[in-house]
Amino acid sequence: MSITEEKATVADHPLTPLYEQEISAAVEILKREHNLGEKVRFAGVVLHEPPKEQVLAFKPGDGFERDAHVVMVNSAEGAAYEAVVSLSEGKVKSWEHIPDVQPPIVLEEFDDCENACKENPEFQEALRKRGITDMDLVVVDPWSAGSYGDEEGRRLSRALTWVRLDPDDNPYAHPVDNLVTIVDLNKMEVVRVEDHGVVPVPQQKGNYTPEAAGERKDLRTLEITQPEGTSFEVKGHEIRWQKWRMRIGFTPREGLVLYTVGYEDGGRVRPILYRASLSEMVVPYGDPRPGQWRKNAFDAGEYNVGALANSLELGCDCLGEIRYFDAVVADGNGNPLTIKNAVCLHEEDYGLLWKHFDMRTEDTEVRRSRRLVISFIATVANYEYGFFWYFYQDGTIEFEGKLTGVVSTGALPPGEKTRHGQLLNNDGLYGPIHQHFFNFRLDMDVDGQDNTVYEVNTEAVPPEDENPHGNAYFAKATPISSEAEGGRTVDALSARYWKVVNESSKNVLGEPVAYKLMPKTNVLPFAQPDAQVTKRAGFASKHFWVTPYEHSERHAAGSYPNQNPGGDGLVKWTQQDRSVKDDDVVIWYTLGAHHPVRPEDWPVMPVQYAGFMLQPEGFFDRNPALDVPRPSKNGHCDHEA
Ligand SMILES: [Cu+2]
Repeated sequence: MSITEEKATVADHPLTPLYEQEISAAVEILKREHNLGEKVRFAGVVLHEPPKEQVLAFKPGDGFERDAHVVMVNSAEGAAYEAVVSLSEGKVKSWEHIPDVQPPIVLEEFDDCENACKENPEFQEALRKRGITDMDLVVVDPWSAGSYGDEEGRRLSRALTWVRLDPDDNPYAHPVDNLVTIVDLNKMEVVRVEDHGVVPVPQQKGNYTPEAAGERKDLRTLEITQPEGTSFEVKGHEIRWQKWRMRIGFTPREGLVLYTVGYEDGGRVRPILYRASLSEMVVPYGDPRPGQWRKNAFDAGEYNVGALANSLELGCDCLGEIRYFDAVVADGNGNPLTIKNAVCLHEEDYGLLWKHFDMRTEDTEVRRSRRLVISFIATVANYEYGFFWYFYQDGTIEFEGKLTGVVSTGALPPGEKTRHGQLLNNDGLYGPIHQHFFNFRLDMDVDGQDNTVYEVNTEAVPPEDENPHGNAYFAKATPISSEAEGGRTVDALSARYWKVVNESSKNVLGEPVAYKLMPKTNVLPFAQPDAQVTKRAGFASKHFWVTPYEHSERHAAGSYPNQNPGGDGLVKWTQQDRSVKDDDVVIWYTLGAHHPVRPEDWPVMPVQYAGFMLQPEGFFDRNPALDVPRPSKNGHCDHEA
């Protein structure tokens, strides 16, 4: 069920995302002051967030300025521009030409690129060689071009092609392998068609509707009901759920943004996190074949993953009593576009929270865990990415990525196999091995802004060193005092984690309070150090980075990763080796999901999970979830079958 409310049009808080009319106003002001013609594409019109101090000092009723940050591509000039528009004053505050960069590929370019290919005689000829003549059934995905020295300042795509056998068919079952079409996205014309030789297009279908796949009949109804309503309250973009307080926002580049996350404790809301979001993504493929080796999409910085969010209006992505939030973005022409129900907010029962059975008195105390779920799902051509944030009653925050959709495919000549991928049927279709790296920017404010990060490793004590029985070990915390010390990798064997400590805020034990970042399964890239993707995705070479807060440092691969030659973002900023001790620190976590494709991933992939957790460590004086009520009797826990 969806709860709707009257649509607000005036921001009630400095972090409220731009409303439709604010996007329109920003674009109108820009067009007027800078004479922007038809040839200008808008690659992002978002709230220009006010300085952190201003936001933190804000009290309801205070006035505040509204600014929009706008990224544009003038496709006639082949130039990128950034502007800040004051909505409060109705004028452009800053206008800057950004040389040698390519803003993200926008949705309009998907269609235009496909059409440009289909109209090109060379492209048509390459398809004809493969027995394909009906252009209506051809699907072209504008894969990002990367940076390989042949771009000459042009805005390019290295587009890849698939074909449907009929209009409702899954095109990814039929890759047109060995065909790469280089398209100039500004001129919308084919630069060249690289045909590396005909591989027969696999003809077996890969459809996944009940009509195609059948349907099991033994599933009985499971209903989630909340007859008393939800336990959360929503006001505008502010969410209150039990002791949790937070705000949400949404940007085309990052998708969901969490702001000012705090937990009520002892009569006050204690800050934990100022801002958390996906900062970048990259998906490098491990297959050297001609159509595959340049596949390494940066889905945030090259494709605006947030702008590709699904409208959850249709279908059953969340179960229970749901509160949806719309996402308002700008389309490529600068028109506001509301993605209805882009963000889903709901509660889930999450099994056991805590329990003890006193075996002597036979008394049991048990509590069930409830978590708050805030999520959105984006479709980037063949793939779906679910971005799920969970808040638990014990102070834990968890991120969980849900990877699903259709794997990116290739075709092998009949009878061949490859060690760089997995055959998906007996018709040459295969899924190349690849990895997904997500980087999260976590602007921590643990009980305030002055924080220090520690790495914690568990060490065994050497036998001669106060370890007479050989059993001794301990968790050793080492401060990270500057950026250069902060580029770290996971180490499961030392049970490594990192914690963000506020040295001046002490718990009941007199120890400084902390939140820790707990890695789960992770991996590093397998691309060689001198491979182009390694240079461009420098952030992925480490799992954990620490920087001092800097407003402009938002995206782990830099502001403009599309066609960027590399060396930007975290790798560049951290070379300054700034101090991060007792400072407003930002931690950046790279989460790698390794994907050797399985036959079971075909034709649509069951969700694979990848995530991490933020957990209180001495932030509270004891278990903060003791006061969760006992499960109610109508929770069916005492019923007999
Ligand atoms: Cu994958």
